Amino acid sequence: MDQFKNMGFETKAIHTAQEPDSEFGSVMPPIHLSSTYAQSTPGTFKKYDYIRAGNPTRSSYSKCVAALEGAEHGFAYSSGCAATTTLMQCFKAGDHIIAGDDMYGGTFRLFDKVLRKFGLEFSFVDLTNPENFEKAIRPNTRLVWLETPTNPTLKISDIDAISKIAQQSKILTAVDNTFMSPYFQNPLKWGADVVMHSATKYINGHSDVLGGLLLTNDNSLAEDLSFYTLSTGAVASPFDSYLALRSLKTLAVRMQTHQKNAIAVAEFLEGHSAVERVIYPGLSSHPQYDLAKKQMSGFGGMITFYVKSGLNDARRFLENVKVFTLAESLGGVESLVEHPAIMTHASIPPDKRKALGIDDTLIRLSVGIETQSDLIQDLDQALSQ
Ligand code: P1T
Repeated sequence: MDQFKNMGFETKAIHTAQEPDSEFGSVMPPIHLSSTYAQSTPGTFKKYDYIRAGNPTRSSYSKCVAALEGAEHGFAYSSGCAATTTLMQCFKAGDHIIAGDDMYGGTFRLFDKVLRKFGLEFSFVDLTNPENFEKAIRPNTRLVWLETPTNPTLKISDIDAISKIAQQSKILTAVDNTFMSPYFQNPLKWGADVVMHSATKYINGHSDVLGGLLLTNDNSLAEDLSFYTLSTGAVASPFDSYLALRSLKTLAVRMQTHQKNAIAVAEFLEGHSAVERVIYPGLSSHPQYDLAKKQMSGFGGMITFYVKSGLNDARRFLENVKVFTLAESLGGVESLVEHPAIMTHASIPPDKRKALGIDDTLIRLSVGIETQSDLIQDLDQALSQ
C-alpha cells in the first residue's frame, strides 16, 4: 500500500518508494551497485536475482516517476531512445505506427532508419488535427506516437481527442512527455496508454545523466515491457537511477522557475525588433493556446523563435550568448540555446524540415533557472550583435 498515493506532487516526488531503509534507517535510498544476488538454493532468492531483471535503486526511481504520472507500472532505461526502442519491440513486422510529423530528430531517425528495417511501418502526419490521424488509420495500425508539445516547433496535439479515436480502433496511444515533465502534463489522465520521457531532460534536470522512462497503467503492455526490457537489457544504471531519483525531489520547484523565466523571456522576445516570431505555448499568440491551457497545467521552459534575416544573423546571435550555452539537449537548470536545423534535427531530410518551418533562422531555447534579468540581458546583448 502506497501511503503517499493521495498526496500532492511534491510529497510523492520526495517520498514515494524512498522509505528509510530497514537496517540502518538511511533517509536517502542507497545506490545498490551489486550486479547479482545470493541464492539460498537454486532459484530461491530474496527479491532480486540479477541486475538486468531488477535493482532496488532503479525500482525506487521508476516507482517514484510512475506515481508522478499516475501510473501503476514504471520502467527506467539507459536513454530516452532506449525507452522508445523497447516500446517498439512490443510490436512486430507488418504493424503500422502513426507518428506526428514534428518530433525530436533522433526519434525520427530511430523510426525511419532503424525500426523500418525490422518491418515496422510508419506514417508521419500532422497530429495537431485529430482528423489527420483518423484518415491515416489502416487495418494494421497498432500505435499512435505523439510528442506534445513537439520538438522543436512546439505544436500541440489533443491527447484526449486522439486517444478516443485510437481506442475505437484498438490502437494504443503513446505520448512523449519530455517537454512538459510529469509536473505540467499527465497524458494517462487524458486517455494515453503509455508515457515516455527522456529523463536526460527535466526529470534529471542537471545535464549529467542519460536516461529514459516508460509509464503505463495497462497490465498487458506492462507484461510485454517487462519481457522486452529483461530480454534486450537497455536498463538504467544504479548510479543514473540514484541521480535521477535525487533530482525528482526538486522537479516541482525547478519547473515553476523554468516556467516563470520562460514566460518573461518569451514576452521579451516578442517585443524585440530583431525577432520575427516567437513560439511558446504560454503566449496567447500560440496557435493552440486554448488547448495548451486545457491539457497542460503549465507551459514549461522551452521557447523557439525566428530571428529576422538569415543564417549569418542566427550564427552571430548563437556565438555571442554568454549566460546561455550553445549546446544540444534541454531541461537542465542551466539555460541552453541551439540551432535545430544544424544540430538536433539535422537527421530530418531538408525538404521535410522546410515544410515544418525548421529553417536557418529558427532558434530553440531551453530556459534555465538562473536569475531572470541576467537571461534577458544576455539575449538582448546577443541579439543586438
Ligand atoms: O537523448 P535521449 O535521452 O535518448 O532522448 C531522446 C529524446 C526523446 N524525446 C524528446 C522529446 C527529446 O527531446 C529527446 C532528446 N532531445 C535532445 C537531445 C534535444 O536536444 O532535443
